Amino acid sequence: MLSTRVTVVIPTRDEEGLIGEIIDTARPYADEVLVVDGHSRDRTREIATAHEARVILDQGKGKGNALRLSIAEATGDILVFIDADGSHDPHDIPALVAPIKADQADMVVGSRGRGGSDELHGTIDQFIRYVGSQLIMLAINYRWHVRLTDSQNGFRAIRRDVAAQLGWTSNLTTIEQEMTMRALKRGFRVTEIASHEYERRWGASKVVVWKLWFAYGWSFLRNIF
Ligand SMILES: Nc1nc2c(ncn2[C@@H]2O[C@H](COP(=O)(O)OP(=O)(O)O)[C@@H](O)[C@H]2O)c(=O)[nH]1
Ligand SMILES: [Mg+2]
Repeated sequence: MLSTRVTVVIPTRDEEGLIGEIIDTARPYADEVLVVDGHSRDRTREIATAHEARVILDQGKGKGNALRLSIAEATGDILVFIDADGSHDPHDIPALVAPIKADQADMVVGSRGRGGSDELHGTIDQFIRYVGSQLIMLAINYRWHVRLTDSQNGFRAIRRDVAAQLGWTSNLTTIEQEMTMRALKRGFRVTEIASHEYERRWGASKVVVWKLWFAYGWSFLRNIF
């Protein structure tokens, strides 16, 4: 058994609606709850502090920037990243960290391929996200001879010392695929558990998919080779 302190990292930007609930639900599974806030203009930071999370600010560059900052700020040996919009179920955290605690994995992704998603199917935007992420997943699987099913989900766990070695550069939501590709490239063990993705329960997504195709393409090309 590896040493097992878990820091749950929640990136937020204008998430006052659910942040308190997510902190409270994640707390039993966490030694530390760290909210990395993207300069919310609502009450997110105030509510997070009231719910006894540690709150720090990102550098205003995006979600990837927020997750990168958490590597140095967290005190846990394992980082669990979870969104603040109700898409991920904090009750899946024990399953997510179990393979790392058992020293069977260095990173574990909550897979929507295995657990299903209420956010990937139905509209043109969702179709683009779905097809794009599937194509990226295919390329990753053949490139590194793995059989993963989700290259993009933000709900995942990683050893903090491993995260620190990967040299992430993404400031945007491209952080997820970069994290997966860099971990595989360095020979770290990447596995998945089934995790269902729910529809965002409050507020609006910050990801505008048609504005990001270049960022995703570029991040993919830089990391796949
Ligand atoms: N710290 C920080 N968090 C962000 C930023 N942009 C988005 N987030 C958070 O990242 C999570 C996922 O964002 P969301 O917009 O739901 O993306 P989607 O789930 O891919 O549609 C949410 O908890 C957001 O509040 C940012 O610039 N900084
Ligand atoms: Mg979301």
